[in-house]
Amino acid sequence: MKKRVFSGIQPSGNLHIGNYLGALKNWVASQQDADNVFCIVDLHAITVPQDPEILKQKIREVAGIYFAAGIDPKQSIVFVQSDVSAHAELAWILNCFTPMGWMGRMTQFKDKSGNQKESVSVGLFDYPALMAADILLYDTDEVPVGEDQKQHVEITRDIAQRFNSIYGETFKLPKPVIPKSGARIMDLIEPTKKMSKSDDREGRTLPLLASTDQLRSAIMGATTDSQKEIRFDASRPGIYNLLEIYEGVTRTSREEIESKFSGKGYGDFKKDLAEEVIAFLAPFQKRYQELIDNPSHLEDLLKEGKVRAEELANKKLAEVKSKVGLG
Ligand code: ATP
Ligand code: LTN
Repeated sequence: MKKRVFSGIQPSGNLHIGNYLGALKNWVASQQDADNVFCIVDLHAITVPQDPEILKQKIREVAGIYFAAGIDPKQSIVFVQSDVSAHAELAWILNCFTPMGWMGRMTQFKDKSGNQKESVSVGLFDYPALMAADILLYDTDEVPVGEDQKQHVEITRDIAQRFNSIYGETFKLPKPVIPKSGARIMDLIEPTKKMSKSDDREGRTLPLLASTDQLRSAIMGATTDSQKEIRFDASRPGIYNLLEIYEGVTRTSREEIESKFSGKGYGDFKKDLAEEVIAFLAPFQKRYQELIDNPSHLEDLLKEGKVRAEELANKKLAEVKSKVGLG
């Protein structure tokens, strides 16, 4: 039996090179040897305010990006979270088995709510219970995510273990799989902060659908430091981040990259990086455009994904409801 892999991305903001290197790239790579389920997590997106028209459009955009990146709908299940109601139902049940204290320790909530803890939604606080439902419905073995999501996969394990200890073996315990490189691509202007699609002010991220001018200008304007050497030195976050992006898009080893740029200046390196990123994204953007230009085909793919996901999810939900004594 192949291992089951589950992951998801929120349809909000503009997907960027960090989402590709930290998530999509590994999803595509795992397709041969895993049973994959990839979700567009729209219920997670509404934990913060969204414009309905834009949300609808973003759901299609993310689906297009999944397929353009190389997710094959024949091999993998791709679906929209709100199309499968078992996610919301299981999330509610899991809520009732999750201590407030566990949720209170989630660093993403602390970061995202900042000093507005009283006014952000309960959904934002409760977000990990929905993520646990996503993962546990499919007997997931592995969850490939960027570093920022590790804690959410760990709480999923804790919730699953707690449920299993009360009702007997029900949920498989998933493990997070964090890529060695590209797990945490940083903001181009403030390289001590993660590149984030909810903060994509001009020049901070490299959006996957950006124009060549936008990509060039963001890379040329990226913050570096006053040193010269082009080396993978984690204590120099700006240049280290650009080198990680170079490594990710060219699939060249660190040694080769360092030797290629030895004696060269930051300007030369940035120019090269911009051209590599542009060349890397060109075929991807072409495939994306073809998909988006054929909306009924995209709808069909998502409908097929919904049917396949529902079959698995409803079975697990029925087992849980029966164990808890519901219905
Ligand atoms: P937001 O700013 O809205 O939280 P995000 O850019 O963090 O968005 P998510 O939807 O939270 O994007 O994440 C999608 C996937 O991309 C997750 O697996 C996440 O770990 C990964 N990811 C997000 N940002 C980065 C990053 N800067 N570097 C590497 N991986 C990332
Ligand atoms: N919380 C994740 C998105 C997400 C997810 C999931 C990832 C929702 N459900 C299940 C992996 C598995 C994020 O914001 N990146």
